[in-house]
Amino acid sequence: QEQKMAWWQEAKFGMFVHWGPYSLYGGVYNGYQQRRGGAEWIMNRCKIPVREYRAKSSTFNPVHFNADSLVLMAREAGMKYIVFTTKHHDGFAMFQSRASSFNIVDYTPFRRDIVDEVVKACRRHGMKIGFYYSQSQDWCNPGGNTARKEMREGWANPDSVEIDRYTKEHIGSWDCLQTSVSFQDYFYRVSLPQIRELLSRYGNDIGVMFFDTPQVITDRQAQDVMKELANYPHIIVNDRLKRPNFPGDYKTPEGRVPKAEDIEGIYWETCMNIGSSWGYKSWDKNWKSSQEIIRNLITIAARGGNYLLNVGPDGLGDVPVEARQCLKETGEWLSRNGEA
Ligand code: JFZ
Repeated sequence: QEQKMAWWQEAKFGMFVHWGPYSLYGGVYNGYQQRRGGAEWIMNRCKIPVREYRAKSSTFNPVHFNADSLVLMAREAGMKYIVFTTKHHDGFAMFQSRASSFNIVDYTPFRRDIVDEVVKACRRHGMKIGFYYSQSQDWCNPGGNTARKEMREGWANPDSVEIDRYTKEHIGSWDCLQTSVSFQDYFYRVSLPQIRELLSRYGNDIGVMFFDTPQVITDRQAQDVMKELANYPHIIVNDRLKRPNFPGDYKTPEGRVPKAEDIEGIYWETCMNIGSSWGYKSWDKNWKSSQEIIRNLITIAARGGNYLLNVGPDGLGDVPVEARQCLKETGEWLSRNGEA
């Protein structure tokens, strides 16, 4: 383990990218600002029907996207790796997939394989790549998990009484298309095959696999993911595949810098937003200053951790100007005062 963690320990600073069709909404649905959670959750929070979200996704055409500029933006900020959302909870794959046509190449006019472009740009610019993959929640592919716990606890924000009633009766699903297949079938037909696709295409490139929100995934299913990963012993895995029997290689405190005594002697990485949302939120007013970012980076590095700082490109593929400015200033400070 020590050996495979060496580059990651050395790297210290990485870019998280949350990007997908949810970026088209920018945190606004039918004129309403989404009240709770990151803007990448808009489909769930606003109970957007599967058909409607799929239709919107089929217009995803981020013509401003340029993988080289994104990777160079990270490099100029002093970052050494990128963790990119290959599929978030909405179920949309940012790569071509035989397991689900709900992907960037087969479902949109864009037709370019974004994951492929990002990986190749990383190769060109000496940047390590990590893949975020939502292995359990999937709101558009039938059978994918739909955050039942959150629904039961009532902290979603349904727009209508009818939808509310339906979700209560259907353990968290707000659309009959989501319940038409079992999670077991979903997992072996979509989730695991897509993980295999990513590994077989980019196994040598992948530095990190970042799984998220385990929810209903079983030990057996997680075991089957680990079996695939065993073929790529250099890949570092986070701690969110399945709890508690799959601790992974490092811990992922979210949105905060942990106290020194809480993370003694373990590998860890704080992931955090520059703004207030992972996915693009058009009305975000809450941007961190580069000063705050630099202070966090220093504290985190001093405590032996990594800092994964998130940007959310918009529906056209542009990174918000506030985030760009922050990264630019951070990079300038690092090249003046850090060890490059
Ligand atoms: C998850 C996602 O639901 C979210 O959209 C985003 O991708 C984020 C990076 O990860 O949200 C979480 C996951 C874990 C915690 C909190 C939010 N946690 O452990 O406190």
